[in-house]
Amino acid sequence: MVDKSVLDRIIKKNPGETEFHQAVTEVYNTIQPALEKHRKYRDEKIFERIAEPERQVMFRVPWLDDEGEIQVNRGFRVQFNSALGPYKGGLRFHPSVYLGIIKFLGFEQVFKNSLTGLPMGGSKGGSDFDPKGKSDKEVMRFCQSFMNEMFRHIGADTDVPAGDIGVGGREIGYLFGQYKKLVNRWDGVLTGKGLNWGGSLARTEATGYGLVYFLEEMLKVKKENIKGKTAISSGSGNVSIYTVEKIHQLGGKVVAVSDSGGYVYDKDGIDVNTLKDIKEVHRGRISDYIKKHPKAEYHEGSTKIWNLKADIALPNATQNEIDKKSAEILVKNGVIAVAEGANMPSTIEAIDVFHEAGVLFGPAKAANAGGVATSGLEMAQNSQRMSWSFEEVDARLKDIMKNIYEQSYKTSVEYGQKGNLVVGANIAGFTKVADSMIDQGLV
Ligand code: NDP
Ligand code: 2IT
Repeated sequence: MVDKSVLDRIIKKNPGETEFHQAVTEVYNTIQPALEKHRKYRDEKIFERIAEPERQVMFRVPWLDDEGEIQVNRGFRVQFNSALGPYKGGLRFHPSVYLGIIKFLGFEQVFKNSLTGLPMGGSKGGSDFDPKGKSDKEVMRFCQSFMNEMFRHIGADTDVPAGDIGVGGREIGYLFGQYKKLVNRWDGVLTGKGLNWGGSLARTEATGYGLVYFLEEMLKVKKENIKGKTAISSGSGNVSIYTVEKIHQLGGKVVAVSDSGGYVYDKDGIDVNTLKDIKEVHRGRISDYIKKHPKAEYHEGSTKIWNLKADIALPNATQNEIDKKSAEILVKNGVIAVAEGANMPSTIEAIDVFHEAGVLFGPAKAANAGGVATSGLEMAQNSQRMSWSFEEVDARLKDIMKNIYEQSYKTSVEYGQKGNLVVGANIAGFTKVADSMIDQGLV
């Protein structure tokens, strides 16, 4: 029987953190078969312990804008769980960031990192700073100030941050430079570094490519593949761009991408070079796409992208971008598979709609784990003072994604819910962390 009081207590203890409540609720409800089967998890109060971060830091980030005006933002680093290895997880810079967002992301990261099979604990951080519209110098001053506090909490064997929304190569560079200056040591303390200074080949591509490798595995159940399929990939940042690239390499066609302003529909398939030019080179808006491709259409309203018809839906922008209604429309339009590149992009109700309709569903913590897995490979290369070829990293990434799929599928079968990858991934991720926590005693 589900002991609802556990969840009630966690929710009450963390008031107002709605995204965190959602993530905790989803995991708790789906791991029940494991809690039933292994009494020790309840006796050891593993879920109660796992839902409480080991440590969380909030700090002031003051910086000077280009007008010489003082700005003050808030910084976060939530170190959730170190049972499996050093804390590991990205940084998000977005005006919507508050403790509840960082905690939901950190909580998810614990299980995701467990699924990769690499020795990484889970953490997340970020700030309510908005890099959009800021000059490079402003971003640099912000990042330096952010690191002036964060450096004392992280380290190559302690906690290794990386990118997430609003944090890419530019930000990692400024953060890394300041860390190095503060500690007077070259450490592999961040991942997603530049290729000249310790970064890994294929890290930039890893989340999107990994998502598509996972999708390929999912489709095999229906004896399907990507060739000839149409897809929607929301967002137009790091994850979406490399999802589009890989889908096209495998003979599929992504017909729509978006940003927070709206979406572009291109029936001939989104031109990935235009996408990279707009987003990576010019930091522009997706509406610019139609300047180069006048036959494509731009529509305002980002979530309307889910009204389009396609075989495959890949939510690659942000949390809760697919609600029940959008899920119902996707199902009505004949979607056969949904794989989540973003973190928690589908609401719990939307996931139910997909499952009930028999749509193949790949949950974020399994499907988008390729990014952090490749960060793990970057850490390994840094420790060895080596760098591997693109082909080697890509092959390892593919292997890891295949393995995550198999673990999730096998676990869904073992716990009597064949093909439910939410149950499979959550239980597989959870049990490994839980067993490790028990091994390590009450700490
Ligand atoms: P980017 O900052 O590169 O791109 C984010 C994209 O999503 C942009 O197109 C942005 O539009 C859009 N977006 C962000 N917030 C919103 C919002 N509130 N409403 C509508 N659109 C929004 O980030 P990433 O591509 O790195 O991250 C995308 C998702 O993938 C996130 O959920 C992240 O947590 C997840 N993820 C990222 C990994 C990585 O390695 N980078 C790894 C695993 C998961 P706009 O520019 O208009 O804001
Ligand atoms: O959500 C995620 O997994 C990421 N943003 C990547 C984290 C990482 O450490 O590479």
